[in-house]
Amino acid sequence: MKKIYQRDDYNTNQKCTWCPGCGNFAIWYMLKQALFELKINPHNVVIVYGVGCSGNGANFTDVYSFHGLHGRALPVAQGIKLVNKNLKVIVMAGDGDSMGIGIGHFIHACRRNMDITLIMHDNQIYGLTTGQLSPRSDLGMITKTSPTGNFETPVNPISLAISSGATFVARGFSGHPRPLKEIFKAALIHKGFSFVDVLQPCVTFNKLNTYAWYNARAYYLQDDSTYDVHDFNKALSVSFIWGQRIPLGIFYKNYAPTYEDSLNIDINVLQTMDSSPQDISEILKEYEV
Ligand SMILES: Cc1ncc(C[n+]2csc(CCOP(=O)(O)OP(=O)(O)O)c2C)c(N)n1
Ligand code: SF4
Ligand SMILES: [Mg+2]
Repeated sequence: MKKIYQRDDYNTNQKCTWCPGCGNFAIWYMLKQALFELKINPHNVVIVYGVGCSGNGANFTDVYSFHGLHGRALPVAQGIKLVNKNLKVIVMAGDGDSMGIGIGHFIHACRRNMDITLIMHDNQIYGLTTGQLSPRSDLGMITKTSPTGNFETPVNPISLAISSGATFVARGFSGHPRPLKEIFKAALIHKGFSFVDVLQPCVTFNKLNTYAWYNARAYYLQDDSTYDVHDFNKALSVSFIWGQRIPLGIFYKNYAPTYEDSLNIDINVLQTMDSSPQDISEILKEYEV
C-alpha cells in the first residue's frame, strides 16, 4: 500500500542544537512545510548541506542528506542531480559558504542552470565559528575579525545571481515564515536553478542585523502588481536596493533549458558505470622517465 506521508515524517528524532531564537528554525520548518504541501515525499528529496550552523539541519531532517565540505555543497548536489534526474535536490548553505569559499561554484551553478534549489542562510556572519566577518557583513559591522568595523564592500548575492544567469532569484526573511514558505514552494517547482537568499538573524553573534532591524526595512516586490518578474533589467536594478529599505520576494524568473536536459546523455549509462577501484599501473608506466 502506498504510504501517505505526514508532516512529522520529515523529522528525525534528534533535538535541534541551534540557539533559541535563531532564524534557522523558521527556514527549517518552512522548507519541510513547503515540501509537505507540494507532496514531495521525503524519499524523493536529497538535501546537500555545507558546513555551518545551517548544515546542522542534516541531523534533524529525515530526507536523504549529504553533509558536504564547507563551500562545496553545490558541486556535490550537481553530481547527484546529474545521475538522479527524478530526485528533488536542494542545497542548504550559509552566506560564508556560498559567498566566500564557494562563490565560484555559485556563479557556475547560476549559469549552468541545473534543476537544483539553493537556500542560502544569510545571517551576514560566520555563525558556527563564533562570529567572524562574512562576505555578506554590512559596512561598519564590528565582529571578532573587524574590531574597528568592516571596510570591505559586501557581496550582493541577488545581483550576482541575476547577472550570472540564474533563472529564479528570490529573497525571504525568516521573521516572515508564511511568505517564506510561499517563496520556497515557487523555488521548488521552478524548472532550473533557483536561488533563495534568506535573511536569517543570528541572535548570538550578529547584534546589528536583528529581527527588528530587518522588520523596519523589509517590503515585498510582489506588493506592487506592476512588478514584472520576467524583466531582467528591472530585477537587476532593484537588486541594488539595500539599506533603509530591503526588497523581499521574487526578483527574477525566467525559462531556459536545464544543463541536464541539454546534455542529452543516457543517465542509465552513468548510473551503471563501474566505480570500483581500477588498476592504473599500466597507465602510470607511460609517465616513467
Ligand atoms: C575548507 C574549510 N574552511 C574553513 C572551515 C571553517 N568553517 C566552518 S563553518 C565556517 C563559516 C560558517 O559561516 P557560514 O557559511 O555563513 O555559516 P553559518 O555558520 O553562519 O550558518 C568556516 C569558515 C571549514 N570547515 N572548512
Ligand atoms: S550561532 Fe547564530 S546562526 Fe548559529 S545557531 Fe546560534 S543563532 Fe543560529
Ligand atoms: Mg553565516
